[in-house]
Amino acid sequence: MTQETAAATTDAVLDREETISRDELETLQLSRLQHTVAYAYDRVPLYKRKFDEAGVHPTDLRELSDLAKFPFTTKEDLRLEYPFGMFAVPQSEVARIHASSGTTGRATVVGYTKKDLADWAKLVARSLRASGVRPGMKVHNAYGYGLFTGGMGAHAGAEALGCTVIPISGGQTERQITLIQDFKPDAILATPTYLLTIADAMIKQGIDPASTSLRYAVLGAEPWTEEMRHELETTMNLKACDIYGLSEVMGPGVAGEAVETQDGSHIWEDHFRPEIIDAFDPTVVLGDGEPGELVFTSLTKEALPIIRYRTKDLTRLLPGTARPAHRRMGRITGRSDDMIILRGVNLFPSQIEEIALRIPELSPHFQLELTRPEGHRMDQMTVKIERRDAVTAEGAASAARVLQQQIKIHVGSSCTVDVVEPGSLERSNGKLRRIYDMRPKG
Ligand code: DLL
Repeated sequence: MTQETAAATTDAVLDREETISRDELETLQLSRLQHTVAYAYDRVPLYKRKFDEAGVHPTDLRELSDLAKFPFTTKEDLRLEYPFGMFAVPQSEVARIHASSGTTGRATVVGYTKKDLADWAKLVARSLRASGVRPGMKVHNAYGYGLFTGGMGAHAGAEALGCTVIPISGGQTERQITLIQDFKPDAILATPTYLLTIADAMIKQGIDPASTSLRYAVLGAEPWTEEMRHELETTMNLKACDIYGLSEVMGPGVAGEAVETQDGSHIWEDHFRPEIIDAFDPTVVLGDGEPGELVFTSLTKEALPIIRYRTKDLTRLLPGTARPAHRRMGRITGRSDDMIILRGVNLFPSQIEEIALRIPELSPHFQLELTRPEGHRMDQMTVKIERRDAVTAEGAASAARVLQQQIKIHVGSSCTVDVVEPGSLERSNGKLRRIYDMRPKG
């Protein structure tokens, strides 16, 4: 830990709930959980129907482990209840609505009461503070504003913390760079791949990304690796921490990472009860440390209480460190619906990121193309990846061979690697699409 980051954490005033004991936290969770399941059952027809069908009643929840008796909620449930069927309060009490983009089906709609918005801002403020951001700092917010929860969620949290917020939203990278140079923000909030886009564009303009005023980055909304953290921290000379969340559960700030330990995001368990289940057999609740699918139950939400929501995010629960009562989540390896099954081998883009970034000739800009060439029964994967600027043609060719071998060794898949010119692949504006699936459907 540098002197600067040590100072950053010791001067912080924490919420009381951040410092309570695990016992006290679990007592709080149980009473909030009992309230939430009863509240959801009474107010949301879908929950009443699902609980009745499963033969459980809110009074069956006597201890925390009883939660496993209750049915799951899925994105499909939210889609079927489109637009407002999941709301537990009359529309006049809903202060704000957000929605997913709905590119893969009907949008999922979420709502917040005034109190929900205040709780959300408090948890984002808590996450930002954990990551080194302090009252009075200037915060450049490059998460997209609009129905996506990233922009406005991060904005309200930074304001609640007492920061000066610069609400630039995503995109218009040239302008972002001008404002970073002119306004001299201390912290930046963005997706990791969009921060990479900004750093890359700075280099193209002859600006050293390490020379800006930025000292902290709070990054999330998509999977990223320790290798990507190293890349961003060294190129930009800042401390990069993770922030996690999802709209169905709240938005950003469900969990946040402490800058002094940088060992994964602490789930704010005074507001959310996490579980890990076996993604293939959801009846099995796994123990701490075991990898599986993350499931959340909200403990304080009014407009959209959510019971055992299946996130599809794959990770594991770890003991608390910087905030001992609140468990951490390991890095998300991927989403179960983003898993590539290539000739029987399961793989995630983050595995490729991890391997590629250890090869000095290769840049973090890559995409995965899946094809099934005519006349072939087998799927093929091509990793298209940009070489770093100074690398020669021979350097690129040998790096391609190394990447191909490393993927075979560590992932178990054979693939083709195509090292392409710097700047030739599409850049991120927010959540980056890594997979281009061109296989025939069906
Ligand atoms: O992405 C909320 C958010 C905004 C989080 C800004 C952090 C920062 P959704 O659009 O509903 O909400 O997408 C949620 O994004 O289920 C994960 O798959 C992924 N995700 C979010 N944060 C992380 C993270 C926002 N830190 C989905 N690491 C989630 C890995 C993340 N994946």
